[in-house]
This record gives sequence, structure tokens and C-alpha cells, in this order.
Amino acid sequence: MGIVSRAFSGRSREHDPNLPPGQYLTEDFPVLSAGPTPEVDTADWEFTIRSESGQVHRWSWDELHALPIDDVGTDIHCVTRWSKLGTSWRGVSLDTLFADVDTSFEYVMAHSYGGYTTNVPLDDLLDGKAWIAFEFDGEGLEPEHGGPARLLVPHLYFWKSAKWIRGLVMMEDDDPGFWEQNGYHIYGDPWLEQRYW
Ligand SMILES: Nc1nc2c(c(=O)[nH]1)N[C@H]1C(S)=C(S)[C@@H](COP(=O)(O)O)O[C@H]1N2
Ligand SMILES: [Mo]
Repeated sequence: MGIVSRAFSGRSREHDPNLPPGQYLTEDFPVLSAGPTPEVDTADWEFTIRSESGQVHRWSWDELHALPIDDVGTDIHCVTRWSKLGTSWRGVSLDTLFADVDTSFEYVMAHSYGGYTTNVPLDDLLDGKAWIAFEFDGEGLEPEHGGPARLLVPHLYFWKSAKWIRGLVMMEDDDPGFWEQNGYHIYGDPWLEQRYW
């Protein structure tokens, strides 16, 4: 009986309709970083959005927390094939942060403390699809997972969710970021298995 029910639950999990093709479920939270974890003090932390006019919109840690904060429940999918379902986050919607940004450019480069970059179309950051997240599972975001704050773009592979986010720069063209220059897909839709070039 035990063996049968284990086998059954294993099979039903493999076929979870929330699991994109080629992904497996994990219960823990792997850490994947291309370099060392930068130390970013919230007293010095700032988040900026720069548009093509050169105008820079700037938020301190306290200013970010004074904005409306969303509770976000979402699945996340890493290109190395692990997925976590039903993760919970808190953060500020990019819709809120882009409200006063005047731009006609359609692409964004995300820049992190520590130098990581990743490119995302602006449309993929708006309409409730992306956040600057600073809590995971009811706790402040751990440094190894991107604390004090990370970009969260959960409908794309997780490499687009830049940890230790520092700012967004509007781009005219869809220039590749760090992993995209190193063979990862320019867009990264997990449901289309857009893993590598
Ligand atoms: N700044 C920065 N952000 C990053 C990365 C990184 O190396 N540096 N790795 C990316 C990749 S490939 C993944 S899968 C996720 C991993 O996030 P986690 O370590 O919280 O699981 O962060 C993404 N964001
Ligand atoms: Mo990843």
C-alpha cells in the first residue's frame, strides 16, 4: 500500500499542470549565483529607473516601503530545471514604479549590485507581472536569494529575476544581459522551453 501510494503521488507530481515542460518540482530553495553575494546595507540601498531622456527616478529603502506593497503568490522556474510552486513574496509592483516614467523605449536592462545584468521587454514588467521583492515566505529576503531586494519576473525563467537589484535602464533595442550573452535565450519563456540559443 505504501509503495503504491508513493508511486502514485510521484507520478501525479510529475504531471502537475503547473509544471512547465522539462521541469521537476523541488521543495527546497536552491541558490544560484554567478558570483559572490554582495553586501548591500539598506541605509545605502537605492533603486533607480533611467529613461532615454537621462531622467533618473530614484527610491531609497524607506521610499520603496512607503509605496503600496503587494502580496504575491507565484510559481518560479529555473532554467536548470527546478521549479517551486506556490511561493510567497512581498514587494512593490513595477506598475507603481513606472507610473511617472516617460519612455518610448520598449526594452529594459536590469542592473544588480555586483554587476549582474539581464534584459527584459518593458511589457513583461507591467500589468501585474513583475515586482521589486524584499520578502520571501514572510521573512526579509536572505542575501543569498537577492536581499535586500530582487527583481521578480516569475513568468520568465528565474535568471531574469535579478537578485540585488540596483536599477533599470530603458533600452531602444533588446540588448542581451549577462546570461543572454553567454548562451541563454534572449526572452526565456519556460512554457516554450526557451532555455538556450
Ligand atoms: N544578481 C544576480 N541575479 C541572479 C543571478 C545571479 O547570478 N546574480 N542568477 C539568476 C539565476 S540563473 C537564477 S536561477 C536565480 C536564482 O535565484 P535563487 O538563488 O534565489 O534561487 O537568480 C537569478 N538572478
Ligand atoms: Mo537559473
